[in-house]
Amino acid sequence: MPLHTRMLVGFLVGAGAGIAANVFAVDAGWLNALIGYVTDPVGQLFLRLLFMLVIPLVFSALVLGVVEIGDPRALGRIGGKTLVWILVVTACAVTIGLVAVNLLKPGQGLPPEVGQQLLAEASERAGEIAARREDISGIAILLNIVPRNPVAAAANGDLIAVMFFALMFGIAATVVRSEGTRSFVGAVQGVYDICLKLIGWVIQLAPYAVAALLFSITAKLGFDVLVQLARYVGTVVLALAIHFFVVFPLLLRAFGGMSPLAFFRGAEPALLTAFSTSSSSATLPTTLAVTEERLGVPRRVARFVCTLGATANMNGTALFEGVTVLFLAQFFGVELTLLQQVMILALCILGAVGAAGVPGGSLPVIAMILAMFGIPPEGIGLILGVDRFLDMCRTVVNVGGDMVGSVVIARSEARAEELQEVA
Ligand code: DAS
Repeated sequence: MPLHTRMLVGFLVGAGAGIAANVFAVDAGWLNALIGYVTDPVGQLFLRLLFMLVIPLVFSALVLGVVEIGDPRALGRIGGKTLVWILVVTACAVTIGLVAVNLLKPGQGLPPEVGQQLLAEASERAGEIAARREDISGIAILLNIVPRNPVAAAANGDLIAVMFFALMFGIAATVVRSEGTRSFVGAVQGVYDICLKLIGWVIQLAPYAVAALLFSITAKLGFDVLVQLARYVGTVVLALAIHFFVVFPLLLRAFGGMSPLAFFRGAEPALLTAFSTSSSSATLPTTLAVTEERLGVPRRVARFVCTLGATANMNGTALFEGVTVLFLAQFFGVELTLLQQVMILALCILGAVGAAGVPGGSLPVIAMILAMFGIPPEGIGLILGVDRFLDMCRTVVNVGGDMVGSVVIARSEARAEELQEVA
């Protein structure tokens, strides 16, 4: 049975049993024992497996992402343009997501005391979550970006500090071209490949985690929580659709010299592959063939932008991370200031670079961002049940963004060459 079918079954079994237990008001003692000794531990185990992968995955992905872009000066215009494209268009995607979730507020609706109770239970279980909330306000946020000790930052799960260190390390590794740095980059590639394999194994356990975590939360909250989940799915899909059907066509018309209809027709095989595989990496061979043969992008541009983009340019993932973090903050009643939301925007941009182009590749990063802002990572259990469908949708936007970027950068290169000829 395919993974997404097993996750759907886990969702239905977990939610069905939880709602039944809630409706028939099963003996609280027995229910609490089942939750406390079975379903919560199963869910915690899955979350810990995700947490386990975050630091090696994010560090290796970011170092490789920077090394692949290389020194923009040395790579000429394409490297620099690709870097600008990734940062600007991903920031646009996250902003659309944050605006949508702030306007639609899909996470609101729980009585405040219930959210606080869930928060207290989760904080009790995790301990450090409550402590972490104190030191993420004000100037501390900015200072925490630079780690005093990168190993301590990794040990404490200070994701943004680890990301900063990885970026600096990658830039230096690009500049210092020695035998040692080449061996180091090879080792980092090995770490990244191993992380991809481990994510693949961990995601196979997702159906069981979905059933367990969803049982826990629906047994406590009943059917209403599924209504909020439906509103969350609607918010993510709406925001992805805006980015895909509004922003991409505007970029194609303004900078790509291509009609959106011609683009979508040409890109269709890669978009359908992305939807069915939920993996940018698995879609990459199709993306490359389609971008060169059907969209007319020169090979040197397509190969660079699409290959780098498959791991570093994930507009859909960044948007999804932003919506998910704020949805769960609303759900648990965790107030976030504007500065914290700006911090989350930056984390989502870098987190998307650090996510892996495989099914569920962004879940480890989301778990860490949640913990950083005092939002119980157990909330991932709530969204896991619908994550596969959302993963299919966001991977289409990821791959679409790589192809739009290739068209825009190819057009810019062609015009630069025209200008050089004229000059
Ligand atoms: N499924 C990932 C991809 O391949 C993205 C994600 O998990 O967010 O793009």
